[in-house]
Amino acid sequence: MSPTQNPSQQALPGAIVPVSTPIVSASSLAAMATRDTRIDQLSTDPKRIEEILSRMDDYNRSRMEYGCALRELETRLQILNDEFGHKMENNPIESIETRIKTTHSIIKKMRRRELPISVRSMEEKIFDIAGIRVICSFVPDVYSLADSLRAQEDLRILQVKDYIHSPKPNGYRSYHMIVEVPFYLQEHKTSKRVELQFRTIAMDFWASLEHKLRYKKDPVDSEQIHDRLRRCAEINAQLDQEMQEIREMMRSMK
Ligand code: 0O2
Repeated sequence: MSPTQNPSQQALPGAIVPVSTPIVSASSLAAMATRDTRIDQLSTDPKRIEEILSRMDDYNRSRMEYGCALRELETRLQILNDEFGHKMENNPIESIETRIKTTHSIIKKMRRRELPISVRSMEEKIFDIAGIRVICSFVPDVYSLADSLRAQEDLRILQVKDYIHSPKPNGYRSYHMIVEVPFYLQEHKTSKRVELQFRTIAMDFWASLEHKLRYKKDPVDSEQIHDRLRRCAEINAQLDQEMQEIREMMRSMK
């Protein structure tokens, strides 16, 4: 027995003695990692990958910048809301929600898409790290706001998915845009991508409940449930149409 060995650690005859590997702490790995470091090559354990990432300076800086892009875009939307409200009597935006995806969800998405896990690949391949959901009063408000953003020449529109004109087969409706948002930091100008989701109150009602049902612990996959959800989405779309027509009728009566 070596002088440092504890008697309880003595190997029994014939027992397999585990080889103790020195474990490098997550903070030491994080301190050495840069935006190009493949974190999935440092560990295969998702929890440890999450721990390393969340201690990395480059990763935390990147999250801070996504927060800046969200604030910048939210302000632009609020300015449009004020101006539309001034011109049209009604503000088109009911509410705005912003969120930065959790580290856990980012890793889950990157693993699902078999992407190398590094800060650089996250920024280049995952477009919804920063997200803004804009809940509008009426369907035409969605398009007016989207057109106004499109007209802002320093915003780069990278992708548009119009699930209002072409709903998903399950009935999901929303208008999605991926926008590259520029902003100024202390010493330089930079930009980050933000996913924008525009929807009406009715569309948000459906999407929130459908999301809740889909992420239940024991999801039920039944055609009958899918049909009923699709039917609810259609009823909602009719409601949106009806409310829109009432608004137009009231305007024409003035
Ligand atoms: P979370 O938790 O809201 O962030 P992507 O996986 O984003 O690269 P995809 O699916 O083609 O590719 O993107 P899409 O169609 O633009 O949808 C992205 C987001 O829209 C989703 O994000 C949801 O927020 C919302 N969404 C899309 N389809 C549905 C749907 O059928 N039901 C509901 N309730 N929401 C939907 P995440 O990352 O899935 O989730």
